Amino acid sequence: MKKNIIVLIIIVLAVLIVGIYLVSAMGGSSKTTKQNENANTAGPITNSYRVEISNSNFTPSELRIKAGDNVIWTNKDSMPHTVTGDSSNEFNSQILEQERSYSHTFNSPGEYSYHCAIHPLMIGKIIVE
Ligand SMILES: [Cu+2]
Repeated sequence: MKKNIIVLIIIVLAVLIVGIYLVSAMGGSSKTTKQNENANTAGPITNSYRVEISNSNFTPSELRIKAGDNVIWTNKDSMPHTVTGDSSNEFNSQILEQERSYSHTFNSPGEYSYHCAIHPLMIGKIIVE
C-alpha cells in the first residue's frame, strides 16, 4: 500500500515538472515572438483602425489617424454599402456585402471625406495627420 502511494507521488511530481517545463517553454517562445515584432517595427509605427458600417452609419464617422496608418471598414448591415472617397480616386471599395471588409492605407496627411455610393447620405471622414 505504501509503495503505491510513493509511486503515485512520483507520478504527480513528474507531471508537475513536465507542466512547469511546458509553461516555461511556451513563455520563452512568446518572448522570442515579441522580440521579432520589435525588430519588424523598427521603422515608423503604423496602426490599424476599424470602422464599422451598421444601421447605415459609419462608426466612428470621423477618425483621426497618422500618415501610414491603415483603416479597415466592415459592413455589418444586411444591405450592401460602399466606402467611396468624395473628391479623388484615392480610395473606393467595391460593393461590400454583409461581413465584407475594405482596407485602405493613408500615406498622405489630409482630410478624406467619403460616402456610400449607394446611400449618399451615409458620410464619414478620415483625418490623416
Ligand atoms: Cu450604403
